[in-house]
Amino acid sequence: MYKHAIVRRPGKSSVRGLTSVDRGKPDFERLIEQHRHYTNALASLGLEVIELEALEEFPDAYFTEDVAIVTPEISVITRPGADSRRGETLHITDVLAKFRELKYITEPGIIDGGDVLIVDQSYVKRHCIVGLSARTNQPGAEQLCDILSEYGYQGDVVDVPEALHFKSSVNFIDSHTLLVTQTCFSLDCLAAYRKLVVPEGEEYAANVVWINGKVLIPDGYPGTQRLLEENGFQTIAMPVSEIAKMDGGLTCLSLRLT
Ligand code: CIR
Repeated sequence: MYKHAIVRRPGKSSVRGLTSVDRGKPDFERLIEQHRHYTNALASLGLEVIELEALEEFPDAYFTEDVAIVTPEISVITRPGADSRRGETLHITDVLAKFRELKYITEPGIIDGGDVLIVDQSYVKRHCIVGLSARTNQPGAEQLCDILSEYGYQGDVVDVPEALHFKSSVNFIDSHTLLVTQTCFSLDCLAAYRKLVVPEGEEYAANVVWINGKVLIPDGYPGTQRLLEENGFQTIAMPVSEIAKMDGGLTCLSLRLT
């Protein structure tokens, strides 16, 4: 069960954040509204939501997931892959230090939390899967796997296929079931897990968050919602159109702590 979530209010500069898609500039007021909707959903699922101040000097800082990897035992502060995001980490350490011992990824490693999928209480094993992407390199992945191996996690490193982050395409929906895109279905390191595949054309909807028995999914993806519901998963659809314009999704908006 998750008990806390750390989110950050988007600043006005958020509309100038990094993006690889050309879906236009987000509407700031709507973005704030969608962010509030998200934090309300977390609170309604029983989490204490810790909302940090906006950081105008870091337009992407509300994607708090990228600056740390949190397990039940430890928080690893990342070294984000994008230059414009590297300084964000200084602003997350104080709050995380209240909950966990901190360790750090160091040069030449780069890693974004969005590339790291952790299973801590799986019936399979304690498992950490790191995707190599434009934001995460081999030294960063190896440093993280080394740190987590001390806590009994098996580390696997894979290439991220055609997406910003690994978790753009693969996420847990319970302790042994993954929601994946077709491209990630056959990854060897996922062989032991049960998998549901998002319908073609709904790849964005693979970015879901499983929280205390419910799956938060982006709205507007009826095929994925039906697939989940038919398989017994309870879903909550969330508006994220403005967040998606900045390459973001539901996982990246929070750090979740057990
Ligand atoms: C970025 O490019 O870094 C942000 N605009 C989006 C980050 C999304 N984070 C994530 O999927 N974990």
